[in-house]
Amino acid sequence: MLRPSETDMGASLMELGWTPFFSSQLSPDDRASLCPVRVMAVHRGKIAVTGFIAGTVSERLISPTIARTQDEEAHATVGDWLLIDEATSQIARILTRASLFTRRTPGNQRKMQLIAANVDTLFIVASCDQDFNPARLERYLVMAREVGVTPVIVLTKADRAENPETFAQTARALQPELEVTTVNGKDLASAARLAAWCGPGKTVALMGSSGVGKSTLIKTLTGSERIITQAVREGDGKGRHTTTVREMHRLEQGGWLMDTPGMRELHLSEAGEGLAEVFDDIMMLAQECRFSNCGHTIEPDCSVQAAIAAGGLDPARFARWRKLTSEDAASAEGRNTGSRNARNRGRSPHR
Ligand SMILES: Nc1nc2c(ncn2[C@@H]2O[C@H](COP(=O)(O)OP(=O)(O)OP(=O)(O)O)[C@@H](O)[C@H]2O)c(=O)[nH]1
Ligand SMILES: [Mg+2]
Ligand SMILES: [Zn+2]
Repeated sequence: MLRPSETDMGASLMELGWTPFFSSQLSPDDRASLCPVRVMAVHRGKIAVTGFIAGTVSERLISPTIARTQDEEAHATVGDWLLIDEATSQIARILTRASLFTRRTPGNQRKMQLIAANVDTLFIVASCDQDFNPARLERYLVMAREVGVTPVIVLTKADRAENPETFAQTARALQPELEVTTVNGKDLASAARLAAWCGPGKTVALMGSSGVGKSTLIKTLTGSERIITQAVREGDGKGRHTTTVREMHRLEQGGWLMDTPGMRELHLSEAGEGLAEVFDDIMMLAQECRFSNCGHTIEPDCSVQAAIAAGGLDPARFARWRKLTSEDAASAEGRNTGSRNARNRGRSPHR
């Protein structure tokens, strides 16, 4: 068999999201003996990978187990780039991630769950109805900023709302220059604008509560009949957790949309930088407080309380910041220090 040229390989991998960041991690030995593949879907006990295998772009269902497991993050997740052995399909290595979304596992707060890797843009999906919740949007925003991935707030079901712009305005107020868009996810003309974020080789992950319309958007944009969506519950309008698999779907123009199951809870952990970025107005005010360790409650000369009194800071926003900060601090105390802090961060993948 003829060995394919590096250019052939590079061109087909670029479609899948391959960049110099990943190719620079390959030694000449790796290039000679291993195949780079991307994790397209995570199923129970198996992962679907696509890459340059045996000279062509092909797909394989392989075991997610890694030959030499060092720590909890040696598990592969959707979006990951792996080097696999062509003959055995064994994973030899997970390439360093350009970005990684994790969360504390609900039910076991000490464990981290990998959500998605190597994402370029995060669509934070919410609906223009009773489910709309600024505090929840803020959680996702903090997570995106912490990971170093650009967030876009996508407000679905605009066709059902009397005035979708009011939802958009509330969302825009969460952070300056935040990208916010309203959409009817069932309508291609309306959803098509979102494809601008998802050019060739780019990966967009969709996250948000169950029933907000993540899969609907992907179904509309890809035209795939295979994607399953389901009506929300009659009484409370909550979703039914229809999507259970994390999976990448290809857009005709070349980008990738990553569908994820609706999350019931998103607990923050080690999100200090993300918090500081999303709430930088409060950070700035706090610098002006008389005491550097001001608790912003009854202390004299507290600039935060002064701003609230003067109408410059929304007390509800301040309360949300407090809650997220204390949650983040509690999680830091509850966890063992050490290995967790070595988590690879999107903003500094070369570290
Ligand atoms: N009218 C209208 N209905 C929508 C829109 N987006 C989604 N829906 C409906 O909302 C319901 C839930 O949509 P899904 O796409 O299954 O929601 P999901 O976010 O993927 O939910 P999970 O997979 O459970 O996380 C379906 O009945 C959709 O048809 C929209 O923009 N307008
Ligand atoms: Mg879904
Ligand atoms: Zn203060």
